[in-house]
Amino acid sequence: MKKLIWIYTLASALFAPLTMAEQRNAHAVQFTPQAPLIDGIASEAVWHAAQWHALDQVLIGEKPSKEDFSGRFKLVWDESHIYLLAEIVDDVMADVYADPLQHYWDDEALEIFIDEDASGGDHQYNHSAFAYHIALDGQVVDMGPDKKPQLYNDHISSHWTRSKGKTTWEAAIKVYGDSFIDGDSSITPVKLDKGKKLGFMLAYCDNDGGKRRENFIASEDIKAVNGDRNLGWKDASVFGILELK
Ligand SMILES: [Ca+2]
Ligand SMILES: [Ca+2]
Ligand SMILES: [Ca+2]
Ligand SMILES: [Ca+2]
Repeated sequence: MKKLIWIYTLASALFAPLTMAEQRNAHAVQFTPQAPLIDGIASEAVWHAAQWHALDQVLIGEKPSKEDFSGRFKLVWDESHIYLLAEIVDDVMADVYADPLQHYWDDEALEIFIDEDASGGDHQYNHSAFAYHIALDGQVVDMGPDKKPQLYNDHISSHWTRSKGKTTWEAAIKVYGDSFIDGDSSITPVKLDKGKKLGFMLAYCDNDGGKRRENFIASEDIKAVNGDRNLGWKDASVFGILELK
């Protein structure tokens, strides 16, 4: 019997499907010696040189038309920040809930998922990873360990401009590890180094004036569990991987 179990274990190990970690999408991110100015204008040479990544995986809602939503983004890094440039085409910009802590996922929001040590795993009520929702007014919200939404405005500075239905959104993201404690101002962001790997996903909550977001679009092709692809707010294993070059 023991031998049978051993053979079964060996066979399952050999023929097991790829784990989530092995399937994760890798994004190479180039270093920048000069930080871009976070003004919502992508005029910096470093942005011209960086490559576009697609923001096209529909996690909630029907596939939107190009005018309803389309998006792409670029990333660069230095020792103190990950810098993001997102280019969003969207027909209606809507901030329905004035309180930043109410229905923050239903209002228009750029959502940045970041897992400092690429550990993956549960982060719903802990800081192994963050799911920062950036509202149109620049306020940054995620669920805290106390199971209540918290503002993390000092973790991300951002600015957007809009022209002819297109939003250009720049953000500078400080990276905090899982030792982050809400309300403890002595905790400093992690210093970034070449070769570091982080878990990362970008997403967009597209509200076009209703009480709920119409679409939720992300950068990662998340495999559905029980028909649900919206797993990133709980499980960091579905994020992609950033490799700092
Ligand atoms: Ca700029
Ligand atoms: Ca839209
Ligand atoms: Ca982590
Ligand atoms: Ca919208």
